[in-house]
Order: sequence, then structure tokens, then C-alpha cells
Amino acid sequence: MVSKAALRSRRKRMLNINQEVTAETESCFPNMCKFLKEFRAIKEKQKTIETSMNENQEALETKLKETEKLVLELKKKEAQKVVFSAPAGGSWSIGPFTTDTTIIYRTNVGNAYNQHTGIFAAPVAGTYYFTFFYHAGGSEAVRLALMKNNEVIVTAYDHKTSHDGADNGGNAAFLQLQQGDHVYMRLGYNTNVWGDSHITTFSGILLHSP
Ligand SMILES: [Ca+2]
Repeated sequence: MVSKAALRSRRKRMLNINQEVTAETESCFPNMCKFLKEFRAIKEKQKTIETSMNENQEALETKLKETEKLVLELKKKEAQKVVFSAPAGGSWSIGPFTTDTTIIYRTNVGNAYNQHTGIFAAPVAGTYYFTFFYHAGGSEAVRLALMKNNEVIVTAYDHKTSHDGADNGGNAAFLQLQQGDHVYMRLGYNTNVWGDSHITTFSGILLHSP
């Protein structure tokens, strides 16, 4: 014997099923329904993939930022090592030449000073300190300039004399350089310095980079 309540509940369930079927058949044909279901499943899958891709991309970007930071720190550390000190060497007399000439100093610590061109190219922006010293015998005048790109920064002079056979001089400067700025020593035309005995030197050091 089935109770009235059970009958009511069964009828209600049947009604619900009928409504669901009607709704499905009303909104689409059976094949279409199948397709829509599959399409919905694909869309869900795509959403999951997209979410996971976004997460991966975020993780990659974070890693990339960390790596960039590390590279910058390493570059900064490397930059602290910029230093060179170069005696002219090679010959008794450098000059006299008929034109202003860049002195090529012979030895080098670090890679910033080019021994072939005589030009120091700032590897990083920063505050640098440069010094130069020379020796000359008085047979010619001396006219030396520490150059930053095409600008004369500091100079040292001496006159041509027959009685004063041992001239020594020099100068120094702090320079604020941008990366790639050139610093070099220019010997004025018709003048000379002594290249031998490590007596004519050019040195530079990076004090700090910003
Ligand atoms: Ca002199």
C-alpha cells in the first residue's frame, strides 16, 4: 500500500523530470544538445588551461624580475672594480708630433682602458677619479690635457729650456661620467713627454656609481 505522501512525492518527481526534458527539447534539438554539452565542457577546459597559463606567466614574470635584479646587482659589483693605471713606456720620448695626439699608455688593469686607442670608456655612469704624471727633459715644451670627450678638463705645462733637464708634473680630477664617456690624455703638438722608466702615467678609478 503506497501512502498518499509517497504518491505525491513520486508525482512531483515525475513532473520535475518532464519539465527538465521539455526545457531541453524546447531549447535545442537532441544532436544540438549533445554538441552544446560538449562545447560547454570544452569551454570549461579552456578556462582551466587559461587560468593555469596565467599563473605560469605570472610565475615566469616574477622569476624574470628576480633575474634582472640579480644581473643589475652583479653589474654594479663588477662596476666597483673599474680601475686602471698605465705607464706610457715603450720609447724614450713620446712626441713631438705635428698635431695634438692621444697618448697610448701601455699597461692596464681591467678592461675599461683601451691600450690600442689610449681611450678610457666609462663602462658605467658614476663618479671617477683620474690622475696623470709626466716626466720630460726640457728639450721640448710640455702641454698635456686630461680630456673628457672633446672637453679639456685639467692640464699640465712646462717650457722648453736648455738648463732645466728634469721636469715633472701632473694633475688630477674628479669626473662625473655617463656610460660610454671617453677620457684620455692629449699631448699638444710640438711637445713631448718621457715614455720610459714608468714615470709618465695615467690612472683612473670608479669611486661610486649612482
Ligand atoms: Ca721646466
